[in-house]
Amino acid sequence: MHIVVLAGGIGGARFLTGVRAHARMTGADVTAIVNVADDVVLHGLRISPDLDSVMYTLGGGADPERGWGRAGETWAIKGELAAYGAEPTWFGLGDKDVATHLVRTTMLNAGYPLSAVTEALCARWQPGVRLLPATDDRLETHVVVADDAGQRAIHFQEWWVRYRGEIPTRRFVFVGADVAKPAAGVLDALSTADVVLLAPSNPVVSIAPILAVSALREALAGGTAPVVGVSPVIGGAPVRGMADRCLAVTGVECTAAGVGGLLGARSAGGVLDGWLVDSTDAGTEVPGVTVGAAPLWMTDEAATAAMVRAALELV
Ligand code: GDP
Ligand code: FO1
Ligand code: CA
Repeated sequence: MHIVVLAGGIGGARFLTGVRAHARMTGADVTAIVNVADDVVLHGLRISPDLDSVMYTLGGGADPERGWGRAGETWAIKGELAAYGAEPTWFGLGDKDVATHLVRTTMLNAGYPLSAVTEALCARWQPGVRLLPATDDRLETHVVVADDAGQRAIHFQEWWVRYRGEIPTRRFVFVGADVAKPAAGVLDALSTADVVLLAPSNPVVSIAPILAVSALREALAGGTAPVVGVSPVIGGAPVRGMADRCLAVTGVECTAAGVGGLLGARSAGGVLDGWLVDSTDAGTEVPGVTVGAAPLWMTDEAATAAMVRAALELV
């Protein structure tokens, strides 16, 4: 059994702990295809937030409160950069985390693709699942905003971290998506998948940019493996984060039905065969999609593994 999971950062990482637990019980192989459109170069360092959230979480090195970055982090470098007035000061790089970005940047500068760099970083963290970036090419979410300075596009991290999404926002643009190819290993993973799960990640800025890689989306939509999504929205609100803001920008209702409809039925040009919603959202309908309900709070590994089983039983 080969389970392929599309994942963003925190929601993707937590979900993968449940997929890994399930796989350990059943002997399944797991490949995670992770969003890279949050990636940014700051202070000359390439930062891959979603890949790192997944790698640190599965490797036991993540800060559980923040959900991003390292546990037991110190912030000397951040303080020193601020003392130089080195911009941006709104984005904090922890000392331990910086070592990851140094290794990644050095390897990328030496010509290794991000997929190979990720494999090298995972040799340390042993996440227990195969981590693949969605693409080795440049793919970045930019956000078209309109304020007193007029209309302009800013990097997703500036929108998310600096403005917390609280700035008049027109749309998201996945820069590079038109030419980005799936990373090494991605098409192979999809062609050998027995099932594809979409983690309960942010549908607009974590899942959508993965699916914006056209050859990846075509392989998923045209593949033989059933595709089951898990809702990140429970009772009309995201469990954490700003998916509600992102959905509002996209004009999609922040409900399990809204997100399911955004992803759409595979039979109607979308990507879903199955859609798992929280028990409190039972009765949700998405045209052309088999909808199931189960408790979707990822409170611990056992609860998350039970979610995974419910998702697998849907198809
Ligand atoms: P990010 O890249 O770090 O923002 O993380 P993701 O995109 O992978 O996941 C963010 C999404 O995870 C948010 O929209 C949350 O609603 C969702 N999420 C977080 N915890 C839970 C949970 O316990 N259950 C469900 N169903 N969704 C969750
Ligand atoms: N999020 C913040 O809110 N503030 C930060 O200073 C910050 C720094 C940071 C550094 C490395 C990293 O991998 C992630 C970091 N994040 C930070 C999280 C990140 O901006 C977002 O949560 C994700 O990109 C959304 O998925
Ligand atoms: Ca993300």
